[in-house]
Amino acid sequence: AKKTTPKAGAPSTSQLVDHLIIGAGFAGLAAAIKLDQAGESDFVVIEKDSDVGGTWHINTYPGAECDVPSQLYSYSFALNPSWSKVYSPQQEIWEYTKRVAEDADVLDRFVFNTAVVDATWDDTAQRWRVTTTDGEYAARTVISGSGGLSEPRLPEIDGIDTFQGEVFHSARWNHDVDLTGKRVAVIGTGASAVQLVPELQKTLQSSGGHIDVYQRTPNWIIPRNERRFTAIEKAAFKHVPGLQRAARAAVYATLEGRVPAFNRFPALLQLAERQGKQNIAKAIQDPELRAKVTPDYRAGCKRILISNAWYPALASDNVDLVTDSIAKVTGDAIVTADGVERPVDVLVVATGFYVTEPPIAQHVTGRDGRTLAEVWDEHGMAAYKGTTIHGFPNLFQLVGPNTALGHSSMIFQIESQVRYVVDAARTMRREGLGAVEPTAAAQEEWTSAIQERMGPTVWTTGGCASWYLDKFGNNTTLWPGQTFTFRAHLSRFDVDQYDTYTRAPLTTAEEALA
Ligand code: N01
Repeated sequence: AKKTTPKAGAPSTSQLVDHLIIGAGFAGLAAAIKLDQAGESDFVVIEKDSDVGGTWHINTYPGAECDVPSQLYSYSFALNPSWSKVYSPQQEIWEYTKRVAEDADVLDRFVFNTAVVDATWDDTAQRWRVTTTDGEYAARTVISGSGGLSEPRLPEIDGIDTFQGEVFHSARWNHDVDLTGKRVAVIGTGASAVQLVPELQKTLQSSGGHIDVYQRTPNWIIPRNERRFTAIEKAAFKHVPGLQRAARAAVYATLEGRVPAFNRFPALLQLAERQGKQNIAKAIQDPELRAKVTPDYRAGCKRILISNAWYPALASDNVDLVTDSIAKVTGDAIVTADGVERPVDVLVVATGFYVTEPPIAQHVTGRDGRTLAEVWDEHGMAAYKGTTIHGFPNLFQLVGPNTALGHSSMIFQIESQVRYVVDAARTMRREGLGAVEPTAAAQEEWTSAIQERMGPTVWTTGGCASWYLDKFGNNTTLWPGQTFTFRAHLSRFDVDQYDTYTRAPLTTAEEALA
């Protein structure tokens, strides 16, 4: 990256870059690698954490694994024949991202332990002015890969701040806390809790510890077809040409085959409910506990979870499932609405993330001086093709509105978006454009078509509340169709749907200094 030489009277010491990427998780890393390969090598990646990997570096709770099959949970351009299991553990996925980053030779442009504090569009210079905790940048484009599920949401419970014991969120596991023999309370029963509670249960059992699991709403949980890959399979994936791609294609096709049940024919999800009920019946004998864990809404309305270990953990001696709502937390206990007080040493909140109000939006200010958070607060998250936003020129949001999936791998979606971003960068260079911004009409048409498609989906009709829905009740998170249609929509940068601005001549002091 070019550096400005700080001179007396220089208006700024910003580092000029073509592209500033926020986040070094799967999204930011893919953007860096693909831009580099396209010759768009003048970029910087700003990462608040100390390494690559994003969610797979940060989420280290016991039992953290991926519930999407490993064959699909890698980049298409960096298959991994060495996955140990059908569903990969967190550590393995994190190590994979490190390896990919090293192999691609891009890490020289990554700045770790640094957070983006502010990004403001400068219309005159046609650049984003980006302030980080360690320096300033003037970037032509900002590509945000800040993560859809990255900012922990702490529960608002009366008295929780008066709790005297250790308290931490599942996504910020405190490994310094010794849980031996402790009474642990876990609040929440989503995907994170379903993975961590069975591991904790095993650890605590041998030391006489206990877990109270506080469930507000039960989830549908189907069995997990888990197994280790054999040495022969791994060797075959590595050496037999096309074999791993074929295995990957088979998993992909199976998962895509489920989409119609989610978006058009939710009654088909009764099949998953049957599997869920069998999963319960197999592990839990107590009819009262069975009733407590059986959901009363359509499967798929919330993310369907997969686990063979959750129900056995709940049925074990050292775990109690508490379904009475939490009234308050005291210095050393949780009190439920029925007045029962249960002592707690360590409080684990597995209560999810800020999804429909992504924190990064508060730090991004567009053409008219409003932050993205202010704009989205009015009507909910919206973006053209889930990626670009009217009023925010040259901003590309990876894992943006209506791009997430409940049924398959986000890496597929990320790669689709990254192709679009790379093509946008190429188009801008080729056509001498300084700024591109989707028209209001293009964004409106895209957004309303998506919302129309949400009508018959299980996320709307399934009778549950979930993080998929925003405060207006709209599903602004999920992509309502097959992932290959999403890819087709983003196959080329459709500049005709954008207001474009010719590149400004080199008039700013900064450019002159560059
Ligand atoms: O969070 P969640 P998560 N009092 O929001 C409960 C991905 N993920 O971290 O259902 C009491 O799903 C809340 O109850 P309710 C995946 O996409 C992927 O578990 O709202 N309870 C719920 O039970 C997933 O969907 C993997 O009634 C409160 C829980 O807390 C997403 O991350 C692994 C409460 C929150 O569940 C989020 O999962 C893990 C309160 N005040 C996660 N507030 C993979 O394997 C909330 N709850 C890829």
